[in-house]
Amino acid sequence: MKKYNHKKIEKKWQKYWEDNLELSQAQENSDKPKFYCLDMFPYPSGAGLHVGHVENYTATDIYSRFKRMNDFNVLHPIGWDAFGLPAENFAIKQGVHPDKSTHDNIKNFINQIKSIGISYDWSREIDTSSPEYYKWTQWFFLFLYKNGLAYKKKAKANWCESCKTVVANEQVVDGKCERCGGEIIQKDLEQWFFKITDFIEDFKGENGKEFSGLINGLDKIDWPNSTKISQKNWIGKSEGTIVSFEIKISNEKSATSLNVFTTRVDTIFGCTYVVLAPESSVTSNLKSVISNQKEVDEYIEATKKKTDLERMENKEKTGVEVKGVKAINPFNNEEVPIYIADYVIGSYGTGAVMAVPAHDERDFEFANNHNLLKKGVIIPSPIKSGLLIGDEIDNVNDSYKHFDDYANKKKDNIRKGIEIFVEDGTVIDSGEYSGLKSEEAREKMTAWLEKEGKGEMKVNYRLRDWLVSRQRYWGAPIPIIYCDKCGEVAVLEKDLPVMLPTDVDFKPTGESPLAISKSFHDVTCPLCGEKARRESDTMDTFVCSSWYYLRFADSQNKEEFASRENLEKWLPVDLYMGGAEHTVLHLLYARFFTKVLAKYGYINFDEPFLKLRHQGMIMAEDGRKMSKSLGNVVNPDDVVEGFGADALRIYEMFMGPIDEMKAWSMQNVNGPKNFLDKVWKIFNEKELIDCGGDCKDIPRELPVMLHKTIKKVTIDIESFNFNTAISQMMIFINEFGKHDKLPKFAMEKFLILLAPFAPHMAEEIWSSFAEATADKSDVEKYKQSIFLQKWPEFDEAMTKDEEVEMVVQVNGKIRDRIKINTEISEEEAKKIALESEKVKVYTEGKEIRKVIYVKGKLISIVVG
Ligand code: ANZ
Ligand code: ZN
Repeated sequence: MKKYNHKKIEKKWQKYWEDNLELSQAQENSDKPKFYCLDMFPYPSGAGLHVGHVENYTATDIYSRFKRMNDFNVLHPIGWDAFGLPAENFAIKQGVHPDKSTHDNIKNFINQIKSIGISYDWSREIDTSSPEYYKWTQWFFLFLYKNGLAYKKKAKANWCESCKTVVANEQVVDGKCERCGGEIIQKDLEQWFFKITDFIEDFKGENGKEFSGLINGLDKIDWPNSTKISQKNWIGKSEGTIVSFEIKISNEKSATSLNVFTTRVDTIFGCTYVVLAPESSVTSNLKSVISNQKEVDEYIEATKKKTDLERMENKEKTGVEVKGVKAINPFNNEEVPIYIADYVIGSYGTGAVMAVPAHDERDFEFANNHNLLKKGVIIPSPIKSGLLIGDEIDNVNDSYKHFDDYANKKKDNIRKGIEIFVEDGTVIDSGEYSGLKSEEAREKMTAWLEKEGKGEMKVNYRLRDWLVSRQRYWGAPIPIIYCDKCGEVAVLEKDLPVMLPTDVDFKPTGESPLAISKSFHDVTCPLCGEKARRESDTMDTFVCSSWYYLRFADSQNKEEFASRENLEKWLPVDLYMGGAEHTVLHLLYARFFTKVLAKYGYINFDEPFLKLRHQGMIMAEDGRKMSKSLGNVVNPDDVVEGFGADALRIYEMFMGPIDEMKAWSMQNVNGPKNFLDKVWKIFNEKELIDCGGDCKDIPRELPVMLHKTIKKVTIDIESFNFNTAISQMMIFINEFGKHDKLPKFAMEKFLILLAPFAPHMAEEIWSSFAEATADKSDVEKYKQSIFLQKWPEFDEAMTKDEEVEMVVQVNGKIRDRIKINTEISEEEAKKIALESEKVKVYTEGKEIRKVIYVKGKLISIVVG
């Protein structure tokens, strides 16, 4: 038998697939139903493909091949998320131009992907850093701009004083710049934003059609629940009330007021102070009347160093009182002090809160630190006399007296602010609202505020508009021109793309690198023809990846980002797969772009990815995360070299459930390798009997095993249970391996099942049938790729074991094996066993003391 040489054979079939592109390309004209199967396109890093990529790409490759064999017209494309900060930093470190390093990396990725036999449609490959692509990224910017969905405004950004540049949140470590260790402050800068907040709720398209917004759209799609929850949390919808507090200056009521946002207006009688965010405009408006202005200014200055995240985590709860002014609670006209504290975030709600230390953790801490009053106004609602919601009562039959005492003590503690109670309950000490449940109190109080013109119901979202400006080089230039006469002017569509200059010193100097390039910067105004300057910021790379899945429908189109016809043909994406980490924002932004296009009638769907799956993280052998610095990274190239691509593919699919975390084991790659060797051996050594599917004299268990296997593998691929599909194929091979003569039709069908998992070996064995077949008409079939075969069907009736082997023991020794029908009775089974000639030899003339039957498996006879 010839040995399976994976290196030679895998290369051979990879070449064959490149010569026969119809096997992997989507068909433009086809009667077959379409299936769009997409992988999250990679950022082509210098480290090359890692085993997590392989996990993702193998799973969708199996699925795509499976769908093609089930007569779908499959679109399975790939491209490169090539722009961005990691690429730029990599290039800076290596001292090469990012354009060069990125394209070297892409070449490497392509070779690696081809070496594991992924059947991508390479004719649609895209690269977000190519002008053919970013021309359309810029087109999208203008499209949003023209519809009022891209705008410029001043916004706070992390500013490094020594690098003189904006840095991303992830680059701020303990308030210092990750790059130079310099102080980071929050600085107001002019930045571009996309109005994603317009699409949170459902909306109407221009043609009147109703579409789902970013929240409700989640209910229509098949995504992992945890991912949907992350999306919802990121959006952070919260329903509450805006309450207006009048401000009293010295001893006079002033005309000014401040608004707070609260989700717990039912606690307002317990408000003992009000807190403003340091960036609140209220304090600057009160400048002349604050008696401790210097202290206030110093505090505000000090908080500028912190990011919002640090502030929200703020353990100390620092702050200062704004002296000389008071706030007046509209419900009871009580005067409370006003504080500035950075645990209140300027950009959320109104940037001001009514503090209720008896019912809110943060306020509780702050009040403790600053010796402020606490007043409890909500107590746990009674369930029965003395029984309180939330209390754990072990013995309800105990005397109620005990509980009454307990409840009264608790009430008293809350009232005095000794004990904090954050839940909804019953309102006390709140005038006419006393006795109401929290929920009712909120409704009534809000209604009263609305009637008095002192407040209103308000829905608040944590989601902010998307800041897309980056003062970086390696990105798509923002297509805007500034003219002294005409102001902000959009680049004309015919002038796109605004080319990214290549002769730029991209190393960080503090200024946006494009601002320094004269050739880029100087331009004439498209409106008046006067000298003008270009916007020198580039776009966040998330903009590039927000629409790439649309481009695959029509990647060569020079007139449009994709034709309407092609968008209709291919979208939405039927199956999308990628890691769960870091994808909250990408998924949100992509959904936003889709919704904008739906609104303006470019497409008629409002969710881009109908089904989403994540692959689980693959850890290193030592159980830790794979990382270069730990030296525990597995390079898929080494596995391909040593074991073959098919073994790598099967190993990764066999490691465990696709979406779970798993640890690598080089030792365990031998399992799949041995399995494949066994497959190879069976096909090469056993006699295959050609009986055209109607083999009379083969044991029934073989066709039963075949149909069971077809059924299991089919269902398991469909449901993404690749590991159990592989187990079933292993069981098949073990069973068939016991026999010397094997029905060829069954072995052929098995090979088709194996093909999506081990495409190289399957093609090799399939093609070898061409020589071994006498029948001319069959030769043609075997000369074609196995991937042109139809996926086998199973016969449900044939998947039931009708006959099983019953073992017969006499005094503990196996004396016979008899085929029986699983459904026969115990009586019958015993009778059959005792009548066996082989058994009789040992029982005749002896007394039968006991006969034990294990259903469908065993008869144990004890004689004496
Ligand atoms: C009074 C109160 C009493 C509150 C109570 C809570 C409990 P979500 O659900 O996240 O929207 N808040 C409002 N604006 C804030 C800001 N800019 N920075 C920090 N905190 C802010 O949270 C809404 C609650 O968070 C609001 O309700 C407010 O505190 C606080 F027993 O008002 B609450
Ligand atoms: Zn002009």
